[in-house]
Amino acid sequence: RCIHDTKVGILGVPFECGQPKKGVSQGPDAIRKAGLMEQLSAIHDKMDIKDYGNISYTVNRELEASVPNMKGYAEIVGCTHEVSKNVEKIMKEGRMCLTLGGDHSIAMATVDGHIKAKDNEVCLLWIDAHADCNTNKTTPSGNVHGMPMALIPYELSDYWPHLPGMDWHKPVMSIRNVAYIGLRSVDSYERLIIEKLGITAFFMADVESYGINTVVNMALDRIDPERTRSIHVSYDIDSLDTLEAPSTGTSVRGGLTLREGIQIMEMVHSTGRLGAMDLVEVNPHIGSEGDVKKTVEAAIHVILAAFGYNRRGYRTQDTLPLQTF
Ligand code: HAR
Ligand code: MN
Ligand code: MN
Ligand code: MN
Repeated sequence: RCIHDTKVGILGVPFECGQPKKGVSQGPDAIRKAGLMEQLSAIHDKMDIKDYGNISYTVNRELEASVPNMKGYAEIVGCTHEVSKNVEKIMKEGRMCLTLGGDHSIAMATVDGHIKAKDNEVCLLWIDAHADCNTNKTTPSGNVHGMPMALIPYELSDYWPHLPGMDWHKPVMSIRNVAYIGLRSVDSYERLIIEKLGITAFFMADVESYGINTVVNMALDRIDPERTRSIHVSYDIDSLDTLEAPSTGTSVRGGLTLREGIQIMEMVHSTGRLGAMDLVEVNPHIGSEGDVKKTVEAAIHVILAAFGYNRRGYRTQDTLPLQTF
């Protein structure tokens, strides 16, 4: 029976400077307003949910444009440091940390906070249509939400210039403990990085040929062979198909069904080792009212699966109540 104390801390990061479209900063509040807290609390009566609110941060304007091809650099530095400290604090209070974005640039900081809270014993599942592993030399756009995966592992640290204001950020995780699921829009240099470093990557074609269960099991086997690490899931809502999650900045058709998206998180939940999850790139300013509702609901379904909602329902005592009157 899978009903146990589940302590979760929710952190909102209304950040959108890692990409050019307005509105993704409204993601956290849109997801809350659709009833996230209430639905998480209703999973079972041992749920202990604490909302830490949205982060605020200060920006050092002197850092502006100090690194070429990294748009919004000063904001990125200010925001990510604050996010890392908050994730570390929430996890050290004994909670799993659910970070609501905001754009995906914040994930370099959530992973950093998780690593600091768990003494490096972390593995990372990156669920995304995109590989997000451009450096400032390979990026076609200068948008930092396309770069966090190049900032996280130490294997790519030589490819970065000095990043002023980012000294707190130590790339200590190995790319061997990272896997992608859902890829279908990968730049040529990103493909080169994936192949050169041998990153475990399950593209949509792999989901198609193996099925999502096998893909998740293979991914966890590769990144956590001993099955001891705390699992970080960085979940970009654009991993889901456009039909399931239209309200996001860079949607790519031919993606995961919501069923597959939920299945991934049910499987991660059942390991008992989920440490932290990011749910990013929900943009309530994109699409119709119905599109936004659909996207936010999909995000909530995926989150509920992560924290124990079971599509089978829950077991109760093993006798039906008798009619006694
Ligand atoms: N690869 C492109 C770039 O680096 C697009 C990145 C895209 N967007 C995301 N990331 N939503 O997951 O600019
Ligand atoms: Mn459970
Ligand atoms: Mn992404
Ligand atoms: Mn993406």
